[in-house]
This record gives sequence, C-alpha cells and structure tokens, in this order.
Amino acid sequence: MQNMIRRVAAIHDLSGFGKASLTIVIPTLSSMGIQVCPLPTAILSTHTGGFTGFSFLDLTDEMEKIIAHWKTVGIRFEAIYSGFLGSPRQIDIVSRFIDDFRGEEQLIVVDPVLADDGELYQTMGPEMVEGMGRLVAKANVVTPNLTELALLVGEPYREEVSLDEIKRWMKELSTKGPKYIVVTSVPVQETGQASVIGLDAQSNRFWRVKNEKVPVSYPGTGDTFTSVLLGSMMRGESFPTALDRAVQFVSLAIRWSFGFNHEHREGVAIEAVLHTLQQHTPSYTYESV
Ligand code: PXL
Repeated sequence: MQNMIRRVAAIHDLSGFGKASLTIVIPTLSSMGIQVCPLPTAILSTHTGGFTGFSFLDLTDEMEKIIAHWKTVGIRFEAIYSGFLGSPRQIDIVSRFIDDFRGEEQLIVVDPVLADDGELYQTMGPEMVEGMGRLVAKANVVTPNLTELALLVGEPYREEVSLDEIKRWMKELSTKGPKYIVVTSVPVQETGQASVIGLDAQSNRFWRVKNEKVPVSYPGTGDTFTSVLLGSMMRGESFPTALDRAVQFVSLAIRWSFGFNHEHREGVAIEAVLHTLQQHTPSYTYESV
C-alpha cells in the first residue's frame, strides 16, 4: 500500500540556532506536502559556520538504535536524503541504511558536503572524501558544488574550468551510479552570474539555470537548495523544473534576508518565503546546454 503522504528519511544534524540542516529540511519539505522522518546525526547549540564555543552531542550510537527500531516497525520511505556527515563511521551507517531501506522508484539523494571554494571544510579529510565517493555511488541524485565535484572525480579544482570540462566530470561521476548529477556554484564566465548545472544521465541531457550573484553567503543555502530539489522531484515535477524551482527559491530567500541588517550566520529567513513553494514556479528559466 502507498504511504498516505510521501515520506523521506532525512539524515542530518539538528542545530538549534542558525538555520541549517534539519531546521531547513523539515519546514521546507513539509511545506511541499512531504513528511520528514529525521534520523539525527548530532545535536548542536548552533551550526558551526561563524559561531565558536557551540555544544555538540554526537548521536552516531543512537543512529544505530533508531535504525534498528525502524526496521522492526517496517517503515517505507519514498526518499532517503543525507547531508553533512561527521565521520567515516556515519558514512558507513548511512550506506547500510540505504541498503536496508532501498525501495522501488525511490529517490536516494546524497548531498556530498565536503568542501567549497576549492577548500575542504575543517572537519573533512581524505577518509571523508573517499567515504563520500562510496556513498554517492549508492545514490540516484547527487548535489555537489563545483569543488566537491572535482574532489569526487579526482580532478584539481579551478574556478575557471570550462563548461565542457564540467560536463565531462559530471558524466564521469554518473558512471559510478547516480542518474541525476546537480552541480551548484558554477560561475558563468561570460556574465559573472552564478549557475547550477544538472545532468539527467538516462536521457543524456544537460540543463542549466543561471541567477544573479548576491555579494554575500549564508550558511544553510545548500540544504535549502537540495530540499526544494527533492521536494519538487517527489511531487513529480520535471528535472529541469525542479532545478529552476530550487534556484529561484534560494534566490528569493537570500534576497528577502539581504534586505535586513541581521547577521549572516543566522542563515536565510525561509519562513518568510515558504508559502511560494505551494505555487507554480514563478518562471521557467532553464536552458538546455
Ligand atoms: O548546512 C550545512 C551544515 C550542516 N551541519 C552543520 C553545519 C553546517 C554549516 O555550517 O555547521 C553542523
């Protein structure tokens, strides 16, 4: 029997203040009519970007217990979605979770959070890069930024990499398993804009959505992007429409927040713009590339 409401297992941390991970994933997907079942990896007082002295409770052991209980309950998920992970052991747990809860027509989304702007995040090392490489092979949708894509295909990161080369890297990553590769933070050399490129490996089509750069960065926008992309795909929207919706929503959330003088580390005020997810995409700006 089908679930009454489509359901996603969301494997992320819970940070009390500063919007990121579960405090983005839950409201965003709920607003899109999808039930989120959180499998929390850790509890923090705040996320780690821009805060010091935060509390941190590692839930790796608890994750094993939650999964063991979920198995006895017989829960089925239409999607599994993992984000920032704290250790190679957590990657192994997610990998086994995917094996145990795999279903037909299921979306398995792995956001391989490792690095940005050519630099690994503080908590990431070669073991995490290698582990994430194994995890993405089990996914059908992956959402690396350009730096993470380079790491996953073992290429040196360069900001001025050509579109042809990015497409080649994306194809290479798709040979490892995922059907949909979505690369974020891709500069548009000619215009100075930012863009997202998606590959649908089954039809071998590449799509691009461009948007204007805002001269600030907020934590949690990657989680916002991937949550909307997943929600849109779960609602049966086309892949390029899902890309468009995710880009436009993140852009709207950033623009709304940017007008206020609040600290960027608080993240974007998704609450102010969540209602737009119930409407049609404001416009279709995707291009075939
Ligand atoms: O949104 C990414 C993220 C997830 N989890 C934690 C973080 C961040 C970004 O800063 O600190 C704990």
